Amino acid sequence: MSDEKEQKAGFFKRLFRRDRIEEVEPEAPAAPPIPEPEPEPEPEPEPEVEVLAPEEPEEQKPSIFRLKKGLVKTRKGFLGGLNEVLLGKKQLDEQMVVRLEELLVTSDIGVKTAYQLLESVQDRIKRREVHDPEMVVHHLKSVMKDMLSEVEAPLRVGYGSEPFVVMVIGVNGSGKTTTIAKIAARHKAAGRKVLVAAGDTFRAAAVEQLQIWADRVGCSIVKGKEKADPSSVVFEAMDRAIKEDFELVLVDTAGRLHTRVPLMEELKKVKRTMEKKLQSAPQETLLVIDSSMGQNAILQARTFNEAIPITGIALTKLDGTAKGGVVVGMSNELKIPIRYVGIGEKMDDLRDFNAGEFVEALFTGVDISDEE
Ligand SMILES: Nc1nc2c(ncn2[C@@H]2O[C@H](COP(=O)(O)OP(=O)(O)OP(=O)(O)O)[C@@H](O)[C@H]2O)c(=O)[nH]1
Ligand SMILES: [Mg+2]
Repeated sequence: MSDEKEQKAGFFKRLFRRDRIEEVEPEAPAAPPIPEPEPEPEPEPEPEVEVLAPEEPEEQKPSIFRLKKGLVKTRKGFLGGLNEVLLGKKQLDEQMVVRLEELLVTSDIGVKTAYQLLESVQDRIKRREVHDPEMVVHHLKSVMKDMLSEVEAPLRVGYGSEPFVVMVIGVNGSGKTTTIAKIAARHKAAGRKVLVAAGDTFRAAAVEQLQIWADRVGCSIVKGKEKADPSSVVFEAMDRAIKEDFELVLVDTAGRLHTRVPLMEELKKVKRTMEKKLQSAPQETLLVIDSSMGQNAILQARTFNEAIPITGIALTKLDGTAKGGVVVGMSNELKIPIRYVGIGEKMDDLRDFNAGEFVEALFTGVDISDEE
């Protein structure tokens, strides 16, 4: 192997190793063997040291660790391809750029964003600022991060004198009810007064499902009768929230296809009901999208947004899908804040969306050849 090749292989190996090391990080490193203590008749007094509180990142570490795990399939698909195109190559050639184009265009990033990325790479190559595969990877990372940073805006719930109302919408099975439970759990844990409203009156099981979550989270719930008008449930929930000083109200709605006009009209009515009770409500209209929909997720978001202006997106089921690249396309095309990413079915499987973390999780371990 030439020196340069060896260096490159070393670079990818190091990236890979970093990933493996972080995956075992939650366990404390093995402590060095403790030498037998010397018998000391008078133990020395403990020196007075100021004990500093552990740094914040304690919480962040498991977060990126879990995100990395969640993105394994996406990484395999996209970066596996990237490795095939670029790894072990000394210099860029035309064929490589053509293969890169194929890879980007067929990935879930979406054609428009794929060409933007490609043009940016080609431009750098022309200007001789990028001239080897490693630089291509770095450049792609940096452009993706810029794209994602534009939509990095975690939901900040304002705890004021009025309840902060989040209306949660999306197609069937996208993860609305689960996401509501996850958000409720967070705020409940922070000591807030949380109310959930079972606005999905379409299925009896939907109300039951929300009730189970509310019990688990320990928050209050307002539910109507089966097949009741969702607006009436929302009216009651708003009334109670105002009277009883709830700080956060999460409104569940029935899943609906974005193409069904009467159902979209129903959502608008629910929204008007909220506004009537509280002018500023809903402060957030959160669209929940299943990321395994791939490109269809972008279409869904666009159509929902045309009917009811969306103020934030939660992308669920990033674990278990190879289509996580859609997050990049969606950010770049719609510029709607991505509030959360869902990485599992459990209560704490929700993360604030963070561009840097996401790109890092997507690219870490470029050489994924022996990853599970
Ligand atoms: N793996 C994974 N599963 C998820 C995630 N979010 C939700 N789910 C699962 O997706 C399924 C549907 O979730 P729900 O919360 O019921 O979806 P919904 O949008 O309320 O569905 P409808 O009420 O039928 O419209 C459930 O089995 C959830 O456990 C996630 O981030 N990861
Ligand atoms: Mg539901």
